[in-house]
Amino acid sequence: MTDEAWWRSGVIYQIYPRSFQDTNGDGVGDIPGVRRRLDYLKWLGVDALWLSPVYPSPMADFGYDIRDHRDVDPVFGSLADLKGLVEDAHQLGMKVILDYVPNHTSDQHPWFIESRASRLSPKRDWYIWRNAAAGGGPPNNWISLFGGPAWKWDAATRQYYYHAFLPEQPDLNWRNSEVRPEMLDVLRYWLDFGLDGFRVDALWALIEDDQLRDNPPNPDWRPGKPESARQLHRYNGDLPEVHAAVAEMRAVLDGYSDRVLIVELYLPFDRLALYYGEEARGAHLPFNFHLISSEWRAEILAKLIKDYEASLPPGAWPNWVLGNHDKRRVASRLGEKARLAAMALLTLRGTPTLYYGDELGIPDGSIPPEQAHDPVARCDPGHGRDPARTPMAWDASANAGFTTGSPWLPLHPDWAKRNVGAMREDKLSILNLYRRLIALRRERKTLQFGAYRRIAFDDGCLVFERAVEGEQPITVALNLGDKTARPAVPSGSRVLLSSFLDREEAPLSGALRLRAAEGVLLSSPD
Ligand code: TEU
Ligand code: CA
Repeated sequence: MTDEAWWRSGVIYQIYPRSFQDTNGDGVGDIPGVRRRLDYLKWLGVDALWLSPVYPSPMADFGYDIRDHRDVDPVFGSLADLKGLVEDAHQLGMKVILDYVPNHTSDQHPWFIESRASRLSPKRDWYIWRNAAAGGGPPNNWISLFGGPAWKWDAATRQYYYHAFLPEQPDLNWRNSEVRPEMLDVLRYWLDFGLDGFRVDALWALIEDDQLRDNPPNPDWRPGKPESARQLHRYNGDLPEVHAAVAEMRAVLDGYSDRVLIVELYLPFDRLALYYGEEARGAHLPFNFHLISSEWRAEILAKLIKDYEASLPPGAWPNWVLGNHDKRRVASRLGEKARLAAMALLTLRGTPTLYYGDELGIPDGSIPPEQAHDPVARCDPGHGRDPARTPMAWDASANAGFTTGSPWLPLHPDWAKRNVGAMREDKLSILNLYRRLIALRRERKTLQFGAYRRIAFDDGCLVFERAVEGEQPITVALNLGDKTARPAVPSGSRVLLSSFLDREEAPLSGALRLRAAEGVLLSSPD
């Protein structure tokens, strides 16, 4: 793989289509809406869009419960709309990545309808059915990732079926040699359609212990933590058998040129690194979510970066993420450090993935319980994910230009000011910071490919330097403290950019004084 692969040099932008742009007034974002906003994405400077699922779905988990892997749900549009989006994006030099959900289907998928019809159905073993335990009740103690038992009793055939997530999301049996080719064929269908790659959903849940052994309790569980964390998912998560399945997915993509396999895994670095696969025959980018869960203090981040880099197998390409549709918004997690987090995301070594709306600093929406849609809000109260899924804010018109109807979720509270139109005009806005950082990243091979020359913390600041042959090294200094700091930086450096956008490009005169929560990019002497 040369350094020139688009998914190494580029910036990925996650779109939750339901919340991006509605064009038919039903209050739900759609594919024509994404098409209409491609010019904005081009202006922002991103290289690839990843769409959360747009397949036909009963929407029990808002598209992550799929009943037809080869079509588009009418609420989002049609296959022709998706084809048009891909063509328009390619015209603009952008790539399109789709969510791929191999772990489960909807309980309305024809495969499951056939499987549940009878114990003798040819597709019975495409899912995971078991008799009740000896004393009655579920076959083992597994709990769903959304809280509650992971087994649903089917009275008609008098067996339980396994679901790692909702009962409406029965797990496919990837130990069944008929299931794998069928699901791998879905990849081929979309690759032939023109897609540039996939983000593989919930990969670590793909295969379960064949003896269905009980999981051990999690000694660190405390009230307030997600229900699913009560157990260590030793027998239904991150099993070694998953790697062969990833290699099969990668082999399908290798039959096409320049496609990317991104996989969703919440794992410690040593386990995450294994998903690059033997001889790099696994995923190109196992998502690194550690900035989402990490504490934002200089010494902690410095260690995190070093540990991540040390965990990477030879040739493995890193990546960083600040948020997604399952986690609280970065602006709400980090407050005034959200700008500095943007600078970190776009200057650390490896591919960054932005989550739509974070470029506006959109905070978590406040969703009253009666307006909650996410099933997790019901299954695991307090952990609902709607607050991170509020509609994108485009301008100060009704509903921020998201819809002419009534939005499926309320917009974030300060949309009248915090919207693309207003923030494009504001030279100091976080939107313009993202755009400047993306542009600088595109223009500097140092930011795309440079090795770390130094990763340190000093006076409450994280300081790292990146360098590549033939370009001026770049120093990034991020003040994670709550007071002015003077971190040591190479003398003779020039200021390129402050996260506050209020510093002129100029040689550093004297010591660098960083304001609290300020980040600065410096061009440093060789
Ligand atoms: O999420 C899998 C996953 O990690 C979630 O269980 C996450 O831990 C949870 O939402 C708490 O943060 C993927 C999708 O991203 C998610 O939207 C789906 O609901 C889930 O799989 C099932 O498809
Ligand atoms: Ca719509």
